[in-house]
Amino acid sequence: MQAKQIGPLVLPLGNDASPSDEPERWLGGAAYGQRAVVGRQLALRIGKRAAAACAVVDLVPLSAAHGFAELWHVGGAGPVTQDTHGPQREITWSADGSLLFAHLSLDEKDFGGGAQRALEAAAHAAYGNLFDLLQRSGYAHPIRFWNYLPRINVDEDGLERYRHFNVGRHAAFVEARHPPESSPPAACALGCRGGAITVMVLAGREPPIAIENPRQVSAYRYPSQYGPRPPTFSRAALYRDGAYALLTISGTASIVGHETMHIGDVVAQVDESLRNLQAVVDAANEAVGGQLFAVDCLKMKAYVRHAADADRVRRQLQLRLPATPIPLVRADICRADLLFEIEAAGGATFQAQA
Ligand code: 3EB
Repeated sequence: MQAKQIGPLVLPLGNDASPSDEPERWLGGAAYGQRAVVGRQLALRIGKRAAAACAVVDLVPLSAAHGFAELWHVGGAGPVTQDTHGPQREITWSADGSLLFAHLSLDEKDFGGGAQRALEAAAHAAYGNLFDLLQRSGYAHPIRFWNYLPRINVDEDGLERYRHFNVGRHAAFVEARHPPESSPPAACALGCRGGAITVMVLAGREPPIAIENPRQVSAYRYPSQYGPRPPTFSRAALYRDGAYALLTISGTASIVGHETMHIGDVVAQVDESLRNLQAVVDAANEAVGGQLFAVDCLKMKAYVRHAADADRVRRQLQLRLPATPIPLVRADICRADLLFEIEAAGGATFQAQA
C-alpha cells in the first residue's frame, strides 16, 4: 500500500510565476520575501484558496529573485478543508484528515497594558488561540511551530524582545497543559519586517517523538542568563503516520552546550550549525532504529543576519552540501551573536521488515 506522504516543497517565486499544475494539494506553508510581491506570486502559483492557507513572512530574499515559498503538500485522498478560528478569526487553518496547518499574525499594538508587555501578551494570545484550535479540532499535538517577530533583538524595559516573547509563549504552553519540559514540538524564532508577529503551526492527531541533540543543552533547560523563561522547543520532532515518517528539525545554530560558538565568524558558525544538524539527524535515526534520514535528503532553508555575509555562507554551504539547494533570506536571529541559522525537514518511508 502506498504510504501517505507529507513533506515540504520549496518553490522559487519570481516574475515568471505561472500556475502550478502539480497534482498535489497544499496544506499550507509560507511565502518568504517582500510582502506585497510574494503573496501575489504565491496566489498566482497555487491559487487564491491554497495561498490563503499560507503565511507571508516579510524578509529580504538573498536567493531567488523575489523570494520563495515553503509549502506542505499532502498525498492523501481525503478533502482538504479550510476555515478560520479565534476571537477575531485571526487564524486561518487547513487540514487533510491527518495533519493541520494554521497561521496567524497579530499586531502588538492591540495588546499589552498592565503588567504584561505588548509582545509578551501578543505571544501569549497567539499561542493561546492556536492551542485552542488544536484542542477543538482534534489535531491536538503540535509538531512544529514557526515564529517571526519584528525587532527581535531590541531591548524593551531592560529585556530583549525575544525574551519577552519567551515569557508569553511559556505561559501559553503551561495553560494548554503542554508542560514545556515534556517533549515540546520543534520550532524556530527569527526576526521579520513589519509590525506584526506571525506564528504558524503544523499539528497532528498523534503526539510526535521529540528529538534532542546530545551536543546541546535542551532549550527548555537553558539557564536563566538567556531570559526569565526558556524557549519551549525540541531540537526536532518526528511524526509517524503508518509507514511514513516526517522529520522536522528546529532552527539550528552555532550553539554547543548552551553557549554561542565562533562569535564574529560566520563561516565557522555555518560549520558548527551543520555539525549540530548532523547530530540531530543521527539522534532521529537512533530513535527509529535505522538509517532512515540523511542530511542531504532533507529540504532546507537558512537565515543570514548580515546580507554582506550571503556569498560567504552560500559558498560554505555549497562546499559542505553540494547536492542540496538551500534558499537564503536575511533575518535577525534570536541571539544577537548568532549570524546564521538553518532548518530542515523531510519524509521517509519505513521499509517492510523481511
Ligand atoms: C537556539 O538553539 C537557537 O525560540 O523557538 C532555535 C530554534 C532557536 C527555535 C525558538 C530558538 C527557537 O537556541 C535559537
